[in-house]
Amino acid sequence: MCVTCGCDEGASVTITNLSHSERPQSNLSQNKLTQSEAIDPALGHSPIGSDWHSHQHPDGSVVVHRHGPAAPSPSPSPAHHHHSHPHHHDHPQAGLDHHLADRPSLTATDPVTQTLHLEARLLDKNNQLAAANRQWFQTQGIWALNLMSGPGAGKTTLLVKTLTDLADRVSFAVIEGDQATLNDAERVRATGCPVVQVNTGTGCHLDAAMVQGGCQQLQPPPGSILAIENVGNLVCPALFDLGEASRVGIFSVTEGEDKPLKYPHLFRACDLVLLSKIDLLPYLPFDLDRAIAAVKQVNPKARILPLSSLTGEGLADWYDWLLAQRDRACPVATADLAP
Ligand SMILES: Nc1nc2c(ncn2[C@@H]2O[C@H](COP(=O)(O)OP(=O)(O)OP(=O)(O)O)[C@@H](O)[C@H]2O)c(=O)[nH]1
Ligand SMILES: [Zn+2]
Ligand SMILES: [Zn+2]
Repeated sequence: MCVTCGCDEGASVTITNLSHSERPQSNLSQNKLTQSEAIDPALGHSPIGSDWHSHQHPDGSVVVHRHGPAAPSPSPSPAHHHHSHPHHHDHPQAGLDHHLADRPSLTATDPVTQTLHLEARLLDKNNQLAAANRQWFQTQGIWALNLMSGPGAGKTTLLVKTLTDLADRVSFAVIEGDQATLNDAERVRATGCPVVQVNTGTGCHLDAAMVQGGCQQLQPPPGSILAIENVGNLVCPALFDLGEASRVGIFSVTEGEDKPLKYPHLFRACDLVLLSKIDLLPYLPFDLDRAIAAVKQVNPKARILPLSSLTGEGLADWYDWLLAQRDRACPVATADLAP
């Protein structure tokens, strides 16, 4: 259950590596082990944990997935069971019920106390994993960006434009978050950028473990910008630290000027707020000044940039911001990449 909205979070999370065709097949399990050790030295155990595993489908695609803590075990035998996708496979860890591995022990009798206990455990675990992600990003000189907005504000369109326009200046890697489909990852892949798609199933946000799982597959190169497109949702993503260096919130002119006032937590947590689709301003009763005032009211420190991925208006400022933030955070990596 999501600690924010109470929805049935992550009954089954799937990570699909669309960059896989460019990698040697045999590297997968090796990568997983190596990255697990490298990514989380502080925690002393696999950051992915026993509830994550990978396997290859007959079509050659590689899927890494996990089952959420609340998912009921679909088979009495943990060593050989069925998953939500239409196939089954064995698990090497015979006797380990990973469907139950993360379940907190609810010993308190008061239901309110039990709920709070569960929330604290989930958030604490997420924060630990986020700290490990952050440390790993820093050692690798990777600058990670968490893009958050409501559904359809224009995150993927902006990403695709950015990856295309900056391809010669910086290396990117992308983690795409959506409940379902590979649509956004396919759009990113078309630019030539390495990308994994995280499908959260019924989940309403990305969490730090999903980003770790994505990074294990993606292996963003040192000095790169890792763009993480969160699930389209103005509420829940704001609560989950992914280990990112910066947070960018997006809302479009078709959503109304008062989005930041209605969903203050997300916009309060952002370093930059993008006002997207401004090419539509002539057709809408949207007051740009009121929108900017709304952002400032909830987050006086945030930078605000109006832009349009369609016409290109405002994109130069966005690129300047992006590169300046990365250069400031990862000066060594920047120097390494310089021609
Ligand atoms: N007019 C206009 N349309 C845009 C612009 N950017 C995106 N769109 C359109 O808005 C729709 C949603 O864009 P996406 O980039 O898929 O939005 P998203 O935030 O990635 O959506 P989710 O991943 O579903 O949350 C698409 O039809 C885009 O073509 C823009 O700058 N101007
Ligand atoms: Zn939620
Ligand atoms: Zn998208």
